Amino acid sequence: MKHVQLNGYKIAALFACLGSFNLFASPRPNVIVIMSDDSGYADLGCYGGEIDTPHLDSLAQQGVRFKNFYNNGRCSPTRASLMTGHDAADVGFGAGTLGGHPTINRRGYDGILSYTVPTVAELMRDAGYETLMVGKWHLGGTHEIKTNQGAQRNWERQHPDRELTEEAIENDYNALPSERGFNQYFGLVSGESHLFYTENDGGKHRLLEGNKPAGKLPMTGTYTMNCLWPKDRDQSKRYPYTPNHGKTASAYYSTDGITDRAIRMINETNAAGDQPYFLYVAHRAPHLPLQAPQDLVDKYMSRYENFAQVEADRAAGVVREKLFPKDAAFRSEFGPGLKIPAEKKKELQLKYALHAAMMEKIDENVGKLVAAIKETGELENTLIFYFSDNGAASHVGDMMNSPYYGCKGLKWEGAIKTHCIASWPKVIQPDTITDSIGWVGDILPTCLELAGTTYPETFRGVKTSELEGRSIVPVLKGQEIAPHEFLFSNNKGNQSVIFKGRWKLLIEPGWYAHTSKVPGIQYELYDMEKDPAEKTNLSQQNPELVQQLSAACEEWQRKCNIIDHGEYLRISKEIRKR
Ligand SMILES: [Ca+2]
Repeated sequence: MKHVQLNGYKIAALFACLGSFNLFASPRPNVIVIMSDDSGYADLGCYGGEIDTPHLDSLAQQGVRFKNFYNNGRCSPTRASLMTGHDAADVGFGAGTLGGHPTINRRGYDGILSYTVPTVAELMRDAGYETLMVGKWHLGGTHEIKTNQGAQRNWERQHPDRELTEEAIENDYNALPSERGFNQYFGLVSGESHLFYTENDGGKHRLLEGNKPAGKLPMTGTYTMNCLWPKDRDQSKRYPYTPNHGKTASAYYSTDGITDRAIRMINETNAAGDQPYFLYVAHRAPHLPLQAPQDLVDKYMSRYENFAQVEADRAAGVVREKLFPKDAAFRSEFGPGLKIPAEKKKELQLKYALHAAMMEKIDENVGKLVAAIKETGELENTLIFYFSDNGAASHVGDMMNSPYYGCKGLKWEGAIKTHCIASWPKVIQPDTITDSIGWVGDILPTCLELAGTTYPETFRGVKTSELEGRSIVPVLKGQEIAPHEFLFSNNKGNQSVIFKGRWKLLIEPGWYAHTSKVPGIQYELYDMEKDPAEKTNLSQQNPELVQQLSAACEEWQRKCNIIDHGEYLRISKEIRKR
């Protein structure tokens, strides 16, 4: 996604005014970004949903909720913009998510975070913050490529047109979170893994501590484990993800484990002195594989007996929470009279219950983290963001994104709009809602403003380009800010343009495998103020606006070096043949 600045507003000018911000006189706030993985807009109680999230609701009560906060609709692209404040394609993620398809030797399609574009962690560290991260990275990098033949073969599969030279090895190593500004890191560098680990697994895991394999994981909890690999997914992955299913054992559960590790990092930082910290907690839930404690899954099964009712309740819930207009329509996945075969219904019910159970575990851990910060006496001056990297994925489908339409990987609001809470008791007016639009790329400039630092003109000897994100500090202070003039987004041939927060053009919306078979270019145009759930396509009535936004999107793609997805597939195929 891209932000084009509206009125020549310059970050530098803002920093010049920083001295007048008594609010931000020392000490500077700690900043924490908590991100879930594949969670729907109304998954939180405070966003109108049926899942029990008391701790997130309480975070919202002491902070501000965004009605309209955008991510990039997929794991890696969102993380790329979060880390850099730039479009994902500008920093190596033009092809969408890392893994599953080859990266190509073309700027924008590296599948590895650009080493010459600074990360928020590098800039916060340089500004005097301690920088801490736990959880999923998914921006490239491996520690073992130097020595492990399996890792080398994997790299070669991902880069069929390149040679694994010393330089390539070095580049890959340099993409690890500990090489990108995080003084402390514990977690999963790739995109998908178990949530449960037990002694029976032989202690095998791929988690890192800094740049090295983490040692034995603390099996501090006893869990009865529900591990489902859905029947509609790649069955070659079923085995590795399900051996613990149905067993009760001492285990490591990632959602609990990374939070414990984060709390330890905070306490150690505080024991060492007064340094403020920037902490990034990247949960690997409720992403596949679906794994959660059985007692929570049992609790939620009864809540997902009537899908149409849950869907309607979610739509009513966002209205009740004043996050969605009262009279606006939404598209229903489970309208009255829809018949679902009994077996399919049962599996879907179980998937919903697992998704909900994984969310409740995240909520419990947000509560644990907030309580730990409170104990340090620094909660008042700690800014906490909570949001999801993209909407719920197709295995749970549109209902989990209701009242919005579509799922992860697509460009309708169900994929790219997330709940977002910001809490900072010292500054934010409690229990407020903002209409201002936020984007994940706004986090970096926001952090820089709070740290009292500026975006560098050069980094590692290379001239930087202007940030696409803009600071949302005014929103935290209770002001509304102008929308980004344009937010662009691309994923495998389906694209969206949001113009001045109001008009949204979708170009070839849907899965590429389907849209590429239909002749001509399909457009959908929506008035997001009147029709936030994208129900009435206005493209036929507004051909000039369609043309204007479509031309702007083309120009953006040229600038970001995004190529036609058919061309990308053709190049990938050619490379594979070599
Ligand atoms: Ca994700």
